[in-house]
Amino acid sequence: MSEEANKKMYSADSIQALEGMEHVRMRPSMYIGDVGVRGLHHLVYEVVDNSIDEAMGGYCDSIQVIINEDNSITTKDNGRGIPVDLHKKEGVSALEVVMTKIGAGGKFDKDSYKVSGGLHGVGVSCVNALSSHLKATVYRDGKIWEQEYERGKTLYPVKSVGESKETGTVVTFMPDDTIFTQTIEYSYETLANRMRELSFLNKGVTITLTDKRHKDDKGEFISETFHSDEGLKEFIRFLDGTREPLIQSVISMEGEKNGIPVEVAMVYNTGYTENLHSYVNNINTHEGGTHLSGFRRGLTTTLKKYADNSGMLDKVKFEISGDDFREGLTAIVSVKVAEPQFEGQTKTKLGNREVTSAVSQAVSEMLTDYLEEHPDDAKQIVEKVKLAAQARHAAAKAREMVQRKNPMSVGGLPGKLSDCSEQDPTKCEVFLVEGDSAGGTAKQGRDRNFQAILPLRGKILNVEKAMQHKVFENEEIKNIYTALGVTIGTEEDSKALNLDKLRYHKVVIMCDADVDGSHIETLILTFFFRYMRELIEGGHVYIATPPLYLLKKGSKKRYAWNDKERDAIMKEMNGGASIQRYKGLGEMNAEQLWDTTMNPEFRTLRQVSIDNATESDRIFSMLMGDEVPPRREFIEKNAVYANIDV
Ligand code: 0RA
Repeated sequence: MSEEANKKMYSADSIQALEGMEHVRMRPSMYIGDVGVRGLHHLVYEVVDNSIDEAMGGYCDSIQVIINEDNSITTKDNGRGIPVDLHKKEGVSALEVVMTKIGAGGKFDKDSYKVSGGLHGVGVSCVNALSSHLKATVYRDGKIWEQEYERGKTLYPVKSVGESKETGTVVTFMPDDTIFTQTIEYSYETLANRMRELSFLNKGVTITLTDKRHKDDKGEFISETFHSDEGLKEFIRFLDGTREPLIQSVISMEGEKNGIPVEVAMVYNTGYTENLHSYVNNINTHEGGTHLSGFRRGLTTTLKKYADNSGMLDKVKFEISGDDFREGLTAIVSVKVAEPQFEGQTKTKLGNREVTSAVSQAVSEMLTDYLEEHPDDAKQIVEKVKLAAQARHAAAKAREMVQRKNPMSVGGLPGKLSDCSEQDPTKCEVFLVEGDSAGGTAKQGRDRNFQAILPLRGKILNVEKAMQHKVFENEEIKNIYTALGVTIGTEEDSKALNLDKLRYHKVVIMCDADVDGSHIETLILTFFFRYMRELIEGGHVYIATPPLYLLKKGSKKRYAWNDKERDAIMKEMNGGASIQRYKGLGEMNAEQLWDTTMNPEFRTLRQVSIDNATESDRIFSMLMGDEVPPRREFIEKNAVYANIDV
């Protein structure tokens, strides 16, 4: 096309394209979920998803992601490159269509597994619409092509800027700070976690993440390369690495069932928790769905059949349920579905019916073979299932105790709870406070209208290392259940948490700002993560932040939450102030605690959220599990980052 004709076509078409792009800018949350930290990172995932698509098609094996100094992002891949030829229907370069047309998706062929619901798969055009500036460079057909955009608007028609034998796509974008008003600062860790996950889910692809904002001690940019030859098999070892294995090998399969690509990997450990992770088209399906049901069904029927045939269950008097087969199980299920239907609260539950039997069959075949070939492992697994069933019966009894009214308490509430007078749960808060003495101060300092106090005795049980019935028998934990008004079992799901009668919409963990305090905080969070995940997901869990210092000069009093603040206040007061370092909540009087930590007008509460359930799972098992070395490594690694952040 001549330069002239190109320009003409371009202007005529741009009118229609802009409508969709404007809509993205007006309602960004509809496309990327939110305009906070999550949405900001989704922009990167969106572009990388396209590169991964190329990789899944066998056209690309290398992807680079760079966080530039100004927080703009550059992604490079060695795929086919976005097509640049004339798009017949639109009358402009295909590159421009891909970049400026919402819903064009980009792919003109049907055989790629593009995601139609969920948060990904909205197309690079969305990223373009939400960027103050974007530049696309395409290596294709022996040439280098380029086009730039501002807030989704094309700055000039696609042009050739050079020659090259390579193929691939380079995209550099700057998130629009008038859209992402909260922050446009990228988190290296968040991106690294996702790139690692993608490399496990798409074996063979090499993904490099580089942070040009920071250098290491050798003067080189922080950078990591993720590559997995074994895929899910390696992912499982990474996830379960800090748990003690029950069997040595990872059981895995990869194949296609009824036209649906299915990948499964699983391993048993000696622990008591069930860790199932599922993915559809590389997206973590937190709420599970038909693929996970298929996995459970395949696992239960196959193991049951094997156990029955082996005669190992002959003398077992109690009944064995599906749950018993999954104690100490860590598994990942990954499927690719052409037109996925996403359901559920967060649209992360797969609805496609046909997937259940595909996964179930795949798991049955995989497990049947494995059990036949590894009779010793099979025996270990069946023994564990028997123990699990036994423990479950004990747990059921203990759980009943949690629900039954405690005769020692008033109105069914724990005696240690100092309740508030307000009856509307949406207005109520409960503070879980470390120790009786701090509990006493909090009780005096609170606003009893809407704030309740539940003191916890010292270190609460480490649920990561305890069997379920021990958890439900634990006094402090029983108190938490009854105080919160939370029970187990809904009409739909006997194991789900029932939040209908939740008595406080804010549950605030308040611990000392020291090492012990943060350990207790982690113990409580571990309990919430394993046993009350829905409470976190509902946005009900918060962490209080007591100050570290009190500065006094004459009658003037100021609080500081970190060293930087302390120094700044010291300067403001022209020096000469006395500094008191709070070692614990107990050193504050009731008034100080109210002023700094409990009064909604001045306090800072940190809301707890689960950004990446798979990674959280690994971190909790590492922090609270048996093995010390990985824990030390984690703490040291994060200490390094903490330094860089300053
Ligand atoms: C549209 C069609 C094709 C590939 C792509 C878009 C594509 C998009 C991105 C975004 C980042 N990297 C990408 N790589 C490719 C198919 C190409 C063909 O049929 O030749």
